[in-house]
Amino acid sequence: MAVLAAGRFRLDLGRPLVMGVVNVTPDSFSDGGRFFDSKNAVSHAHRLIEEGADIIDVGGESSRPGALPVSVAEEIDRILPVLDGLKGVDKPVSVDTRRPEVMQAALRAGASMVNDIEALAAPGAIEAVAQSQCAVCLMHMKGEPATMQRQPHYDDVVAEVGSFLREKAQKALQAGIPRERIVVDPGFGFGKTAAHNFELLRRLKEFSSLGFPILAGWSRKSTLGKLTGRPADERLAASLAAALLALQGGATILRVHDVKETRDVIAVWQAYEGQAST
Ligand code: 9MG
Repeated sequence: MAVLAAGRFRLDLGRPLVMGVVNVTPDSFSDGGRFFDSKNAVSHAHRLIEEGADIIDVGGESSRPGALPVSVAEEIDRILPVLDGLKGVDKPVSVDTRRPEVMQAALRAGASMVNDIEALAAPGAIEAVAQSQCAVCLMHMKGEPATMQRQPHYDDVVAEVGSFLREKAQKALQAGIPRERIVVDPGFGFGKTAAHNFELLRRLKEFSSLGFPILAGWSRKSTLGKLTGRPADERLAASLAAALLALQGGATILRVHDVKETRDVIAVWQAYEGQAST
């Protein structure tokens, strides 16, 4: 059985997993800072678990296009009370960060996974993960959140993203992070136009040859806003359509805001595939 090892957790990869998003930021594009207060964030996480989330992803720095970085101290102050509040939960908690200091503080506070939009590029990040037992998501991003949507260019987006992820996964393995702790993610919306995002989605199956579980994050993203003309809080239908297409393309982890509805999509997809529902 293929598993994702994340701290004390072993997640069965024989069925799609849902990663529920909890943004502890005042300026998130998708939920407008509703969970900036740590009590709200903790109760939101509990709600997502009740709705069927397999992993909770807690982030203290916005990565929306144009977002400016926050200090390490501020990022830690935002997420630690939330991680403390989630200590008793029986699901792995992931921390969405690119800073090694934040990773270490989060892992000490009980996080079991690191979701790094920079694929462990910061000095010390790879060591922080290697020295723990946590899982890691290595995501592709071209540029920085502040500037990444300024005319991104690729000759072949699938080939470039694929070789980036292959190289980052190789580095992680060489640093001593076992294969069963690694997830890769093409980084939909991170330094990519709508055309790039759809090319990646259409050819997502090609990433299976990397040999790692694939995480896909389409939930409420601006590409869906451009396509439908709808604001972030009205992109549910578009997000669910993209989630289904990602499942068809071989994604095993869906990073989403709307857990309950995504679970329904998975149930329909599993029935279509002739699999028992989860
Ligand atoms: C933090 N974050 C926002 N979007 C994301 C995505 O698509 N993938 C991952 N891994 N993290 C994301």
